[in-house]
Amino acid sequence: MTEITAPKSPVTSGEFADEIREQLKYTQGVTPEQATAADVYVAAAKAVRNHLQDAWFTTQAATVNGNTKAVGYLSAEFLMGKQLENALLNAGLTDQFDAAVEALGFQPKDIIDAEYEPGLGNGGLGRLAACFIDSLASLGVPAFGYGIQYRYGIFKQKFDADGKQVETPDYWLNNEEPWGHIDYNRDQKVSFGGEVVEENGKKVWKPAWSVRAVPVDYLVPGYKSQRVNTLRLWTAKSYDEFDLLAFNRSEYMDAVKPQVKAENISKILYPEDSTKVGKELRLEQQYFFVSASLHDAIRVFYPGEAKPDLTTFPDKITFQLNDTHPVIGIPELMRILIDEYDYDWDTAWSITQKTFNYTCHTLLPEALEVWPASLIGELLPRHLEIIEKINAQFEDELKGKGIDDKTIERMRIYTGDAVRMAYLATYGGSHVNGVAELHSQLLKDVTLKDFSDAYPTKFTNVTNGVTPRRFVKLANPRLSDLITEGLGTDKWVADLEMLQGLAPLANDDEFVKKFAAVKAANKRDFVTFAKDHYGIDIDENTMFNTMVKRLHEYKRQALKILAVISQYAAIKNGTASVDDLQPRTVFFGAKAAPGYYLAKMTIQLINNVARVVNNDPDVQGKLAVHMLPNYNIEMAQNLIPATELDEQISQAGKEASGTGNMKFALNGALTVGTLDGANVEIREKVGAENFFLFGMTVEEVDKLYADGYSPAKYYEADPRLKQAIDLVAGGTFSNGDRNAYAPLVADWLTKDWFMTLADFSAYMDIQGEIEQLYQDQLEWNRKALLNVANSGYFSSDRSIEDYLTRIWHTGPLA
Ligand code: GLS
Repeated sequence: MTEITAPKSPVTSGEFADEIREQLKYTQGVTPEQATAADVYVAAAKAVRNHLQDAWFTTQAATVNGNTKAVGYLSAEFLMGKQLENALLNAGLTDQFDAAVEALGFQPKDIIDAEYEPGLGNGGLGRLAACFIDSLASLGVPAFGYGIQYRYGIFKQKFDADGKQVETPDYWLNNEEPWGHIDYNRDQKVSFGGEVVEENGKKVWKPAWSVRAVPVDYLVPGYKSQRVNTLRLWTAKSYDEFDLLAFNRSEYMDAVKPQVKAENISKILYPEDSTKVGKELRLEQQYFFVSASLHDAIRVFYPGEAKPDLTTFPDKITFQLNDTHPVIGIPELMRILIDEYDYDWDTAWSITQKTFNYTCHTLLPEALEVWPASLIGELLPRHLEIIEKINAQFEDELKGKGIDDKTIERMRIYTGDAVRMAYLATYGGSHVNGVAELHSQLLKDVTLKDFSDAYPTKFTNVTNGVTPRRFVKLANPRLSDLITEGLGTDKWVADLEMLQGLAPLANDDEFVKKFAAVKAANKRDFVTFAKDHYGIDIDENTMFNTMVKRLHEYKRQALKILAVISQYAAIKNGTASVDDLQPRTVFFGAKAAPGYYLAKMTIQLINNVARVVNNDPDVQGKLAVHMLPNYNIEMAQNLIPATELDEQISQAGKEASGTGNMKFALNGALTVGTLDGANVEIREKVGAENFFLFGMTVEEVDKLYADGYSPAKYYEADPRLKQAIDLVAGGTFSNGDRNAYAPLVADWLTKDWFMTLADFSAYMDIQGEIEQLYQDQLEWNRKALLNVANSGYFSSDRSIEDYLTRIWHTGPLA
């Protein structure tokens, strides 16, 4: 861990209040008396940004001139969350801000809340990228996040009267956005289409159309590191915005056509997570940001040089490919080196391979992107040629290793019809990593087995992590204060393994009671939050049991809702031993991809179970269910600290890692989970006795598939399951309509690809243990505290340290 210096206290609160007033006056054009919370938010954001500006300049200069290799994190998604509070924390201005806005007659919380959350990511993958750039800056490692500034982020989720998900656009840029600095003078040209011709024995790409990539820079301040890195998000503009001739012919729509075509590229984030979307526009987006970013890096590191020595490029910056989305960067760098800078193939290949590394974030084969060769040929004809040549070289290399033809055939990057981006990334980069131990092992054993056999040293693991700044310090101030009290220092915020020092305090009943009081207070806060935001009433004296994540069959929200239905039926029938029953409030939060039929139907079912359960006087005070709309970072920051029991119940071998699981453990929730993804490591760290494990292992799942899985058998065998499914099929949650959930029920009984039914009995059985432990609040909280104490490993600072030593081979600026 690098030595972290304390931030200078840059201003007094009085001075900071003056800076906010100045922003109100000169950039907002309002007097302090006229200012609304939204005005003060923008003014404060600009004021804090000004404070970061000098550190940003010095970090940039050190990055370019320093002797430390930088990191380029290429990611189609950065799910940043609200910025102001985090920027204040990292700039060391939180106290000044609080006092300043109070002096202006506002509550700090109202100003923080006035920020509109940018949603430039779908879920775990995008949030991981945001955590990583926070950690890079906090560790003082020079880094650039490179991505797209989508005009519309992830859709806003609403529910209609039938409980169905309705997607509405996310107009996040319709209000003033004070963080991004648009830099028209550092634009890049990105071209598409056309043809490749030979000129003087050289291949020359003659593109058909181009767009202007304009960078929007976001400052990424490190926590107490005095370093401010850059998140550079590209926005697409047209070179010929307006066709005046068409306009003069009164063809008004035609006049803006070029603009629309160009700007479409950065218009919208694809609302897909872990699924493949084969869309032309998506490939355009990928190439757009990757091409602009690579050119930008050359501009940054070789300023003004017409003939830079790009053999040194891999010593200047190492690029991490966040999943397959930026993998077109490999042929693009080859093209830049060969076509634009006249390097020969072998030199270009050596530079390229040294420059890139690839992180795989999935185990679902359908989520590994495969592009039709025809599409690449049309959009990027020169790249298709390069990919063919890479593939030929690859096949030769494999032959040279004595690998048989059948295996080579399986491994082909370019099949003639298609290009497999994960294979291109694996061959074209130096390292490949999975995101949790189990995941990395399965990549080697299954998904990329042939590659791991051929290139065993390329493969490594870096277990994911989450930033303690946002997800403990900001999200859970009460727990943070208690941790600081317990440890006698707040240094843990930058060195999370220090949490281990809390473990002995789990034997101190007084400390455990304080910990319990923190949770109780957080629950009360969430009751208020839920009333304000969703208009719902929650009983704070119930167990808060949460399942928040994207809606996917493999994550098995269906398992949870079937268990809830079963519990509901048991209470109604009097078969539950009600005396032992711990009243529970079950929270769900999940967005489904708009085209994902069964996922959307599952949301509808959850909403309707909630409607029935919450309106049934027989279960009042015993069970309540809420499907909270529009799960996002803000909700996570409020709900996770209030949660007592967290659900991580995916089918073993399907969740690459999960990061929500880490956030919950760090905030003192106990987990009920399968041996999947990072759950395995969380359980190892916090202790098996402090984790509710259930369900089949990867091996058992594989065996059951191999033996022939028949879900109906499980339906017949467990009366609780049969009853729950029968209630769904019989119309209990659809006003008597037996057809409403027929496709879902049919899927459960005949396919059930992710074996929800096979794990149901084990899941119900573990509930008994959960109920029993919850009755002993001291014991429960002791275990919860041990979860906090032993989860320091899951800091994204540790993940970044692992990337630095295992993959990037670089470190902090001096
Ligand atoms: C994901 C995985 O599904 C998660 O398990 C993982 O935690 C995350 C970050 O590594 O990446 N892959 C994906 O496409 N979306 C994800 O959240």
